[in-house]
Amino acid sequence: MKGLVIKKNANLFTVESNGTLVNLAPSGKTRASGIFVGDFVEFDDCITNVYERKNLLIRPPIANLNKMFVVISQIPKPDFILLDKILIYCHLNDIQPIIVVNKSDIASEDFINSLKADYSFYKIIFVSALKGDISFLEKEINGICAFAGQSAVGKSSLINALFKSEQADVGHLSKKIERGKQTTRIVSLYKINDGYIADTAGFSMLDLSMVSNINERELSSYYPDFLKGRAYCKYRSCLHEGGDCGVIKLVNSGEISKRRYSNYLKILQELKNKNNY
Ligand SMILES: Nc1nc2c(ncn2[C@@H]2O[C@H](COP(=O)(O)OP(=O)(O)O)[C@@H](O)[C@H]2O)c(=O)[nH]1
Ligand SMILES: [Mg+2]
Ligand SMILES: [Zn+2]
Repeated sequence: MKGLVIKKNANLFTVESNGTLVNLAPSGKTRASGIFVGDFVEFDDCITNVYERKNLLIRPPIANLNKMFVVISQIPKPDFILLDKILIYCHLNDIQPIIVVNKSDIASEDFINSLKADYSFYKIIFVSALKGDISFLEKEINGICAFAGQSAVGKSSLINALFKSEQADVGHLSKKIERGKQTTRIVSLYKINDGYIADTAGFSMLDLSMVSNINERELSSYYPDFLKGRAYCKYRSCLHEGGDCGVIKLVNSGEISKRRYSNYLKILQELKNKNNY
């Protein structure tokens, strides 16, 4: 039979298969250390095979992530470099990023407009965990989804709000498993609508070179908003720091966000420093 690993507890895995849950150990052939929450597996009385995965996050450990809800809010002061790094990380790992603006109850018009201008290449949704105003988020749940974003933007509040609205749905699978108190390292998937959400948020800090082997030359390829400009750079190896550069031209004409570009230069410098050791 085939199923999805939704929980890992030491060497025991909870697998969902056709709406039922089974606790399984790995077989001799499959090792516990090589099976992660989010893995699709084959099993009989133990797990016999792990299907090839599309991606694997390190912290929290989740396989086959489909969507990342990248949460930001006006307060605390947004860390736009972290936001851009998480977006880069998503592009690197074939994860669809959705920018989730939480605390929309306190967001100013200016903040919302500048965000829409800087991140026009991304899907942005507005929610408020405080007001229980999370319908746009619920609609986005599809496949395996996780939350990321800086500290205190409301990731835990959003996860809790999703569970609260889910409690009305009697008999739903997620009701059958107790949502126990967990140490921060353990992650579980919970079924909500057509997808799953990870109950542990990740990436309140992120060092890109720690989580991937990205080099400075490929960095700009993870900026969908730079793509058009890159076609006009004189040199294919252009890092967009100066010279005859199509990206800089689009920054000057206002087509590429100045903030995105200046933060790109900072991330580029970080990667250069890292790779020059
Ligand atoms: N005004 C407002 N405050 C919120 C909202 N969501 C969360 N908060 C507050 O933001 C703070 C941080 O929330 P938390 O969920 O712990 O953030 P996390 O660190 O990202 O998990 C808490 O004091 C929450 O009460 C919201 O939608 N509106
Ligand atoms: Mg939290
Ligand atoms: Zn260039």
